[in-house]
Amino acid sequence: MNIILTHTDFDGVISSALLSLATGIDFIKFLSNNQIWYENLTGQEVISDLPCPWKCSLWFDHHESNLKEMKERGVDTALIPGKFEIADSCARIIYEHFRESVPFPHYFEDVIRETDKIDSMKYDSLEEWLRETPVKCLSNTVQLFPDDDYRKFLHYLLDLAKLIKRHEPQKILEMENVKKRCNKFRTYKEESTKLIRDNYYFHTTDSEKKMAVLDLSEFKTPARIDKNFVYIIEPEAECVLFINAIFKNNVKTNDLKFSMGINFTRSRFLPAMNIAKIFEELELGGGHSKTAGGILHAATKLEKLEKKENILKQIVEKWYNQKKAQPVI
Ligand SMILES: [Mn+2]
Repeated sequence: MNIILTHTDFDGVISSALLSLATGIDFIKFLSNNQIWYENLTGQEVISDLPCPWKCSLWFDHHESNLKEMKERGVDTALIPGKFEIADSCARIIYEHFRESVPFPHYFEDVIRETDKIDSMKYDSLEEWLRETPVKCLSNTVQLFPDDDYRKFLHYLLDLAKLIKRHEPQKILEMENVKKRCNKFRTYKEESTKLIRDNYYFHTTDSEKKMAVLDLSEFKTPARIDKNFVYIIEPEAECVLFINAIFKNNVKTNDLKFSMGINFTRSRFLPAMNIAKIFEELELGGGHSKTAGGILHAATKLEKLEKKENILKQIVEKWYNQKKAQPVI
């Protein structure tokens, strides 16, 4: 064992901190889900919150899609040391796995409880999601802001993983660079909300006004935005459909990216809705039941606009057809 490979998100940060405490390994590398396939693995790696492409010395994960993918490749996951479990966060699995043998600092109990919520978006209300607890503030700093340099961002994740090993969240928040990113998040949230306010709408066929459409596909540059901010303005919306242009080498194409999610505060009232199915039926993509998406290809601008309008209508129709078949709660 010589290095920890972990995911570039908050769960990945906490997972790597726990694994570092448990194994004594200080080398941590942050990777996206796609990047891990290009790593030269020796089999000595410890992997968390990511798929294990070939072999490794320890693997912890909670993504069902990763497990499925590995099984399809014929990997006998039972032979890989570590633990896979369907859980709200990967950090939870690692914490439970080592807590008897490793004296983790006391504050991890709270950190893990909140990481569960952050990674699974299991919030009961908008207020709970927006509440700035110390752990939530830290997690808010772990995202790539529009003006972030990616290398510096990765360094920040590493710093944070090392800090959380020895200091409680409240203490870490007093540090200048962390404070700066906290404020960056607040600005980002405010600006995003403003931008959403000016650009979201309900489709003309959506008479109940439950599917908020955020269409930023006419923007000249890629818009990086958390579509959940739409609920700050439209808390009653049941889902958000986000449409963005696809850029290749900084050049805008006529292709469109759709991503859609069920309102996380209301999803328990819509238990049988399956958004992945909508995109599968339209042969655009897929995903999970609560969040999914797809890509629409178009050769010309005119074709793009026509196809977009057509797809929008179909998505609204499919959403309400699924809703009609819902059990009433
Ligand atoms: Mn995770």
